[in-house]
Amino acid sequence: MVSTASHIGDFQFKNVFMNAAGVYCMTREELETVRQSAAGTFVTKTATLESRAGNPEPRYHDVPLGSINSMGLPNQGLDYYLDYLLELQDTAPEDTFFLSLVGLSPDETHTILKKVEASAYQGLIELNLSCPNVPGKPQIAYDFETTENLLTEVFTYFTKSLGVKLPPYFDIVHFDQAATIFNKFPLTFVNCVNSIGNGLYIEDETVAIKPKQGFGGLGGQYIKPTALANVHAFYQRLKPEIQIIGTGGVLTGRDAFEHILCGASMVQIGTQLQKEGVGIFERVTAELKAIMAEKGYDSIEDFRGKLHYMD
Ligand code: RRO
Repeated sequence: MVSTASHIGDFQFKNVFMNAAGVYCMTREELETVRQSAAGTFVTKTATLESRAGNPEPRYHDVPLGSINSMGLPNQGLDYYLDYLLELQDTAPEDTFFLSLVGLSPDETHTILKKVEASAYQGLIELNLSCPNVPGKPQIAYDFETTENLLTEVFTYFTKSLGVKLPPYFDIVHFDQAATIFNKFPLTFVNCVNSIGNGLYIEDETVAIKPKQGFGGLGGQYIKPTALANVHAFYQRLKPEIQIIGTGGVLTGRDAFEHILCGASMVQIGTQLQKEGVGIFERVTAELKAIMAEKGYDSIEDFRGKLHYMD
């Protein structure tokens, strides 16, 4: 029997697929749709301390090779997602989910994480270090000093299972520097990658989204090679206790197969989930299982990280 089950830390998932933060995760209703689908789990929209309306619309646009967005971190606020997750902890105790969060300042991030630490929540937490779309707020993970200082402070009080959502890096030296920092901390996972920040898509003579004069994060087919490179670069560099979640350019079971070959332990779907709806989880699971069966792999551990090189 071919299985696409996986695990992150001590948490088991019946399927390696899940949504990427930002898609099908703003409300309980959307999260319930993912929960009731073939996905192995879900992640919430990145929560700030208070709810946010986000940037003006149109702020997301499907394009032929992917998507562009400048949502601006719209979300219902931490308590909304935390309350729902605590409810699920009682009603579905065998399941584990991911709570995505970040503050608009280091102080707010600490306030949020201290609230989560003090709560009864026992699931996974994804700290989003890579939102490209809040005007005036650079992506945290492109500033290595800020990132290291933030994580140093976080781990003075935080004891739950924490991972970080990373932007794509594009230079080998940056992979080395980032991995050296992450290896200093008891992170459970890193998630590679968030959207490629600040692309520009033009239709006729006009930008495709309203905020930031059209600049926005790219997702979808455009970003798979960059995503795979980041997954594999961190797989090669991080200590084995830090697992990798692969996100970016997953439209098919073959795309997921490649993410897992590069070292991913879970595979998230963003743009194509937005385009296709939650039925995608059944399709890509069947496609991945067919590839595994053809190759004689019973579990994802049979090929995870085993990318072939030419030398
Ligand atoms: O809300 C957004 O604009 C957004 C976020 Br927080 C993120 O992490 N990635 C992205 O592409 N958009």
